[in-house]
Amino acid sequence: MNSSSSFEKTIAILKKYNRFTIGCHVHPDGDSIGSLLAMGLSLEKSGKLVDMILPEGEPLLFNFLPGINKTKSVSTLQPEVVISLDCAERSRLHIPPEVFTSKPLLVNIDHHISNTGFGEVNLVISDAAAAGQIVYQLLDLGGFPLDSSIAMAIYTAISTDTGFFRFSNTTGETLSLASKLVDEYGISPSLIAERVYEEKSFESICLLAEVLSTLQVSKDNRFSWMVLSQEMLEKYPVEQEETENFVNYASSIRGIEVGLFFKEIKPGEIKVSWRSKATVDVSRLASHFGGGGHARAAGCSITGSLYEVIDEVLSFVQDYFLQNNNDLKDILA
Ligand SMILES: [Mn+2]
Repeated sequence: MNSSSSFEKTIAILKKYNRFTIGCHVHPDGDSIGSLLAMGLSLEKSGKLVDMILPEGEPLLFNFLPGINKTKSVSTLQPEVVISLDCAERSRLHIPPEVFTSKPLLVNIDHHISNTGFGEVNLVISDAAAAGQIVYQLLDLGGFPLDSSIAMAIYTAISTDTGFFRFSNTTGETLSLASKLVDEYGISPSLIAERVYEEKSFESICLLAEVLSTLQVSKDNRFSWMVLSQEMLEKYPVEQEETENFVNYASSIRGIEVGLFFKEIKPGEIKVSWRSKATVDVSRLASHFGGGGHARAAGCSITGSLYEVIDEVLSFVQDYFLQNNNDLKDILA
């Protein structure tokens, strides 16, 4: 199905039905939160009944966004439609199971290349910089309300998923949309960048210092890694989203192609974040461990002790580089 017919189908559903429950993934990031608020506030403004679901509560980093106080941890609505935002798989959608007792239609709106197409309607555009960009197009094409609160949510979605317009998914289209949100709705890029990107808690900086002290580089100088153990987290308890960008320090080293960050979520459960610069599709490497994501940024969760998991992943990455040595040399030449 091409994307214009997916847009039409989705618009028809948004117009036809009245009760919507909207959700996004576990540990929601700026794109998830921004997409959720933009979609929810616009539908609400057009007279629909809407539940915006964040089971983990309002995230500290995004609590300045207008409408965030309208989000709930449970849905009391018997929805006709559930909208999944920014989730590559059905299992990522963080919505209490009882929401589905009313047998709602599932609409899947996403930009992950690994999206499994789990919805009855799938609006998946893998070259969109953010799910929020697709939400904007949808609202715009369908003639749904837009205002400064909705524009702020969309700006937050696209700015965070592009690393504030630095990553390779930043296109002319992304910048035009950002410019439009600023010009037409008076969004302040500096305010959003300050709240989301510049401000850190004292504890998160102390934790970063500990994590940076674990930084190591492989012998062949192609990949690097850092570790965050439970012990460190107990010393400096910070919100999940405050460690989200730590991985970038590993991949920022000159000459390094892949950066890895191992986080012990709890004993026996390790989250691995993957970043790459130009040649390695880390979503494929992460999928070896049951994860996924994008070519330049991916993640997976592995069961096992912290140091077992580190050994396993590092030897896998080492093998990958050995096997792909010649291909990479060709590309880099
Ligand atoms: Mn996203």
